[in-house]
Amino acid sequence: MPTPDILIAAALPPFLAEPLRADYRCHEYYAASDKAGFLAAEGGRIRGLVQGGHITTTPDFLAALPKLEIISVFGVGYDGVPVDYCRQRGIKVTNTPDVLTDDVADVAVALILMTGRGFVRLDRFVRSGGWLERGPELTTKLGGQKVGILGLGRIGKAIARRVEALGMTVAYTGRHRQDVPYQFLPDVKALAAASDFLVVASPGGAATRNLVNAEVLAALGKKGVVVNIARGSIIDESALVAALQAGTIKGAGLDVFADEPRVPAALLTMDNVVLLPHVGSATHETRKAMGDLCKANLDAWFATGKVLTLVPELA
Ligand code: 8YV
Repeated sequence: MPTPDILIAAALPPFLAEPLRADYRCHEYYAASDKAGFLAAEGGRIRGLVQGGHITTTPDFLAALPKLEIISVFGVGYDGVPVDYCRQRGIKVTNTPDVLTDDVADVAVALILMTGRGFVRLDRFVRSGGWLERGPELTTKLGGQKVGILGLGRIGKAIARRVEALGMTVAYTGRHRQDVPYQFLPDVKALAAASDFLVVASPGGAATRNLVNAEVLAALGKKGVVVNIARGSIIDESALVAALQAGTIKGAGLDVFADEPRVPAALLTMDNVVLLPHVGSATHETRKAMGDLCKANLDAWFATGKVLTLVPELA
């Protein structure tokens, strides 16, 4: 079998890029200065595409790859892939679920601890010498508080298990009620109203764009903190900034943003906000496991015509 031609749409870590280069003819599209020229010259031979979760691939772009058979996403989120278009063309789309669940859930818990107990602010307090002047602030006990999870998928469930261990109670909303021992609320506004921490853990994409809007934040109210480990697109970011500026909500813990790596300037100076640079899956172990699964999907497809983790919409 001839070595398949693969388009690399984003810079990949060496532990994925090198094994790919060993087994495929890799075309580093992301590094090409003349992208149109690159597509005109190479587009006709590309059979596989590898992209990160943060890259958006448009139907127009895919139209320049007429022989494309598979898009293997290095990430669990595939909101950057036009899945309906891929279905029409018979292009397989795969992602890297499960292997990153624990790490992403850990980040959600960290953001709950950091915002709820003020740990990042208190770290600044020690470093700036504030402790030499006065005692630390008192914060609020987490045990007994309610965590409302928007999107009780694999990651949402892993978050639920962790916060239960902290003595917190769990409620959730999502497309449907599940057979779980947590309170179900019919929509995100009702969930926000019932929650001390509203944790966003649903997929990104058109269906969830700006789901957490001004009305939802008002329902969360002064007692509430919003935590996002999913996609920046799910929260209306200007409404969030306005709610924080007006004191409508208590705080925010954010690992993801609408226009990464750009973060709204107003958030940078807020003391009740904790900001992380999209590190949900960013451990050596997990990124390696994601890389292995990303390549394994390509390998399985080109060797057997089957993939390991087809996205559910195409199953
Ligand atoms: C990664 C993610 O940052 O898996 C996802 O959907 O957002 C993250 O784990 C990203 O996909 C790496 O390309």
